[in-house]
Amino acid sequence: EKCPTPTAVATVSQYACQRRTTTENNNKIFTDAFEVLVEIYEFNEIEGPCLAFRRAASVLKSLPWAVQCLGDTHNLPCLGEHTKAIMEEILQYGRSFEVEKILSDERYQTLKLFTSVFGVGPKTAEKWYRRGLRSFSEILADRSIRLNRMQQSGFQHYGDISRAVSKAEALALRNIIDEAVHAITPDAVLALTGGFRRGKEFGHDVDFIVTTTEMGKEEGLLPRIIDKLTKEGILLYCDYQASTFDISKLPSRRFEAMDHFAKCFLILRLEDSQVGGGLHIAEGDIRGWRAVRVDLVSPPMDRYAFALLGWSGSRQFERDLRRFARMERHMLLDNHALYDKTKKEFLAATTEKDIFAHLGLEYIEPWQRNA
Ligand code: DGT
Ligand code: MG
Repeated sequence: EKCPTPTAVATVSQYACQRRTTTENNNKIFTDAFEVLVEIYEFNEIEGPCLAFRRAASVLKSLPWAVQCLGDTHNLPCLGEHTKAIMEEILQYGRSFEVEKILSDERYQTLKLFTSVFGVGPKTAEKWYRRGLRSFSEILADRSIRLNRMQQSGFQHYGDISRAVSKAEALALRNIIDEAVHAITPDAVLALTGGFRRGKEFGHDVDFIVTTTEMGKEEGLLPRIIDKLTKEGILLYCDYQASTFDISKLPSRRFEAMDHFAKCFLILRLEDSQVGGGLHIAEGDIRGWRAVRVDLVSPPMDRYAFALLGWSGSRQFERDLRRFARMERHMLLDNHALYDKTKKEFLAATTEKDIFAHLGLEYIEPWQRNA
C-alpha cells in the first residue's frame, strides 16, 4: 500500500545539537521499544548497538510528525538495518516481538528492578542476579550482602524516589534551596537545570546549579547549604563530593564523563504544605510529606555557562554536542571548558549562547534539547 512521504522535509542532522527536540514525542511507540533495547545492551555491556538505538530513538524524537511507514524514514540519519527491522515489526503488528521477548525475560526484569534502587548500578545488579536473588525481600534478607549507605537510603525511600517528581514539587524545592543559599550569601546564584529546565512535567530528580557571583566564594557553599538543610530537619541523605577542579590541569587528557565541580547528591523531605497543588504521592498516602532526590552542583562563576550547558541535558544532547565539537570543529567540550585544538586555546564563555556561537551552531533553547 502507498504511504505518502511528508513533503518538504528538511534534512535531519545526525547530531542532536543540530536538531530541535521538544518534550512532544510523535514516535513514542518506536522510541519506547528502542529504549528497551538500549537497556538490555547496556546490561550486556554491548556498546555499539546500545549507541545505535540511542541515536535512532533521538532522531525519531525530533520529528514533528509520526512515522507511518518505512518509506518515511529513508532520508533520516542513524537508522540501521536492525532499527528498521524493529520499526517494521511495530508498523505491521503494533509491537515488536524482539522487544516483547526482552520485556518478559527474567534477567532483564530483575536487573531493571535492582537498578531502579538509588545507589545500585548494573554491576551490582548483575552480581545479585548471579547469586540467585530475584526480589528486594531476598536482597534485604541476605546476611552476606553489605549495602552501602546510598543503597540503604535507596531501599528506605524506595517508594518515594521511584515515584516521579512533579514540576510543582521541583519549584517548591527551588524555593527551599533559594531561601537557604540567600540566607548564606546575598550574591548567590541558583539555577534549576536538568529535565525541568527543558520543560519536562516530571523527572526522576531535581538538578540545581548553585554558586556565587564573586569568584572563590562558592568554596564552602555546599557544606553550608547542607548544614542549613540538616538544621531544618529536611536532609534525609547526603553524599557530598568536594571539588577536584583544577584549572591548570585543563585540557584534561580525556574530556571526562563526570565533572570535577563540588556537588552533592541528596534526598530531601518535602512537605505537602510547601507544594502548590500538593505532593505527587499515592492516593491514600496520609504522611503529608515525601522524599525527593536532589542534585546540587557548584562550579566557580567563570565556569557557569559550561556547567549549565552540561547539566541541562538531555544526555543524548550532551553526547552529541561533544561529538560534534570533536568531529566537526576539532574542539573539546566538557562541563568545564571548550578547547580549540587547532588554535591551541580555550574559548571563554559567560552564556550558553557564547558556547553555541564558538561551535558555529545555531542556538538551541533548553526546551528544544529533549533529544
Ligand atoms: P530526569 O531523569 O528527569 O532527572 O532527567 P534529566 O535530564 O534531568 O537527567 P539527570 O537528572 O540524570 O541529569 C541531568 C543532566 O545532568 C544530564 O543531562 C547530564 C548531567 N549529568 C547528570 N549526571 C551526570 C554525570 O554523571 N556525568 C555527566 N557528565 N553529566 C551528568
Ligand atoms: Mg534530573
